[in-house]
Amino acid sequence: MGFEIDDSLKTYNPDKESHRSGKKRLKTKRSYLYFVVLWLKERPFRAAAVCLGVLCVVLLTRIIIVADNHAAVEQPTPSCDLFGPQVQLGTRCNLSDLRREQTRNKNVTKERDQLRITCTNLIQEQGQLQTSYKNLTEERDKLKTSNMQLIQERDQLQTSTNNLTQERDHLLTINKCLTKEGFQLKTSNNNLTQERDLLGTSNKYLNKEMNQLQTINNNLTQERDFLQTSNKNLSEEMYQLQTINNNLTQERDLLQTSNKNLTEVMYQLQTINNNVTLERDQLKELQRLSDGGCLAGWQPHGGSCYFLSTEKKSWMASRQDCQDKGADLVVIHSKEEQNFINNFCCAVWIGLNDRVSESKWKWVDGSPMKLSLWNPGEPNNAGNEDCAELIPKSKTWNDIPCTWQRHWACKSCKIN
Ligand SMILES: [Ca+2]
Ligand SMILES: [Ca+2]
Repeated sequence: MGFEIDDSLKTYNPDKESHRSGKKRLKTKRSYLYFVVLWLKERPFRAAAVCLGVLCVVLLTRIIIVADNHAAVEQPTPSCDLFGPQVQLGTRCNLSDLRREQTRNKNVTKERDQLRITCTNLIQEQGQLQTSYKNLTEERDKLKTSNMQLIQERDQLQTSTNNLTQERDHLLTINKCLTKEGFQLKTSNNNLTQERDLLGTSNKYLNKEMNQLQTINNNLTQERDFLQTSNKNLSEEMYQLQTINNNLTQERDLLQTSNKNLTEVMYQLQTINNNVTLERDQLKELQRLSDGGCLAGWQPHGGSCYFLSTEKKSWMASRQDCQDKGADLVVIHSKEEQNFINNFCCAVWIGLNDRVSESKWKWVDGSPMKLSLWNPGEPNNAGNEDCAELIPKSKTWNDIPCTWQRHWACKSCKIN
């Protein structure tokens, strides 16, 4: 037989801690009765022994009372002896009292028999209760053992709970750390993703550059091979040139020797040339005399010689050419001289200009302009015109920019 104890009663324990919680339940009447019932369930053998003791005390008390009454009834009363020789009628005892005592005696006898039966039953019940007590004691011991095991398991569970709580706290701490690391890793991941994208873009450019460099490298390799081949050829040529150079050096030495000889010959020839030049000049002078006192290509007129160029130059370049010939640009002081020049084929530079001071025309020999043969409306200085040209068709002068290209006319004195 077992006992079903609810969860609240499972905490009941004879120990002090459980006893304190049991005392708290005794504050109410219901909890008191419940506690008594629980106490009886926990200690049924002790309760049965107490009840049995109380019944035995009550039974013994009753037996003593009945025995006293029976002894009093059975003891012969000298004054009431009906069979003694000394019986006397009219004494103080009578029959009614005797009968009453007999009836009473019968009743007490019956009660005694009943009490004996009851006592026998109680003895039997005592035996049964003792047997039950033994069984309950065994069950109690088993329950105690079970309770101890449960307490040990509870302690183990509490220890396990504490360990698990510590592990949980540790795991929570680790979880927080991992969460922080997760955020950091996310941030790091984002940064790495951006860097990866940048590196990808850079990688594309680098691939392009690498391809270009590979192309350049291939070209350079080809050029290198070509240059190596060329270098070999040049080396061979260099050796050939060194050979040639050696030959040329020998030839140079020979030529230097020959040059010395030739220099001597040259000096001799220069002497001869100078003599020939003198002879040529003498011949030219004879030619001038034959052209009316003017050099070849010059036209004599009056006491002067005139030269007409075949090419065109600026006014300054034309004057320089005249000066190189020992003459200058033509200076006109008479209409007769103007008419002579009008016979030239084309417009020519003359030695008249206002380059020093605008509108103050002067001849190249420094003489002022006495004769004015300007074309009508000229000089107009249209476009900074500082040099004069002679136009044979109109037989007049015109001012034009000095940089323009024209034929020119030189004038020099005759050679006497
Ligand atoms: Ca001018
Ligand atoms: Ca003009």
